[in-house]
Amino acid sequence: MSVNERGNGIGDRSREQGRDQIRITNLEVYGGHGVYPRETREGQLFQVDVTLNTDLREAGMADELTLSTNYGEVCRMIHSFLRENTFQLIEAAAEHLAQELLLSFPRVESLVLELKKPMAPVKLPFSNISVRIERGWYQAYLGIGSNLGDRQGYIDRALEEIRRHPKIRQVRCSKLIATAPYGGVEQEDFLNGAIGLKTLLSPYELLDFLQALEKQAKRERKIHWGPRTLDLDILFYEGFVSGDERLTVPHPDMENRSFVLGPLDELCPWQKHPLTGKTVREMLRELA
Ligand code: A4P
Ligand code: MG
Repeated sequence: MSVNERGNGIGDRSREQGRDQIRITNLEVYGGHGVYPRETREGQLFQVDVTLNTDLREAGMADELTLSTNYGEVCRMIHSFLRENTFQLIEAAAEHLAQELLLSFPRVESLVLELKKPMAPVKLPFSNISVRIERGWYQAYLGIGSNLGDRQGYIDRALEEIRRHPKIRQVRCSKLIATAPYGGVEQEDFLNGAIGLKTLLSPYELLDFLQALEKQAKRERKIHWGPRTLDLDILFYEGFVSGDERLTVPHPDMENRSFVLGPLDELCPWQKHPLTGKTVREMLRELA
């Protein structure tokens, strides 16, 4: 069973972390987006609504623009982005524009973007057609482990790559601890830790990136739960829940693993498991 992302809290964060917003409505841009050649050739009117979720208190108290996000710059970026690029789909234009805004304005935690096409070539009466998307920097926690070869080296290199990824920021790593193998396979001790980060990648894009890092570390999959140069698991991703075989989040069986809960407790003791409602600290205490 795979559960819809929005329904499971990915998009709910602005409500949890304050309600400050900067809102721009009906910004008009003439652009060449569309599936038909005439649309790209001649262009047409587009309108943009954007809500930026961002903490405004500091800027408000100090009356200081550098502590906020300059809405004039945001408008100019939207305008030039939609004029200088060409997309067939307004879905694509909105997606790429949202990523560009989130990368360019670091104070914006998440945004809701609506791209409207009032002159869309539909030979029926309508007042507007639009797509509306919500994107943001989402909090994820990873487990990292190694028990083969240069364990510390594999973990350090993976961390370096994670920090370098343009769509990942605020990376924190717990202490690394040596742990006895869990799960019945006789093998060397592990070095384990947890990583906290914020990312623009979706849960599945994050998984693809982590698997690419495992591959880079010459990870071989011979024995289930067997020795590995590098193992990267997604433990939590915002409030996201998925029971997919390809991606199960929160990571199953975490409540039975001190090598997961110990490092996680250092980063986010109050993080709640979205299904059981128990905090990391509570799970760790119950395990002990
Ligand atoms: N997959 C599903 N959900 C996730 C997720 N949340 N994060 C899928 C990452 N991957 C996820 O994983 C198998 C498949 O799980 C992937 O194709 C992915 O799409 P894998 O890494 O190929 O194989 P694995 O790691 O052997 O299996 P698994 O079930 O992930 O094992 P775990 O849970 O990683 O446990 N003892 C100690 N002390 N320390 C350890 O780190 N690790 C394990 C492996 C066993 N014993 C250990 C440790
Ligand atoms: Mg794994």
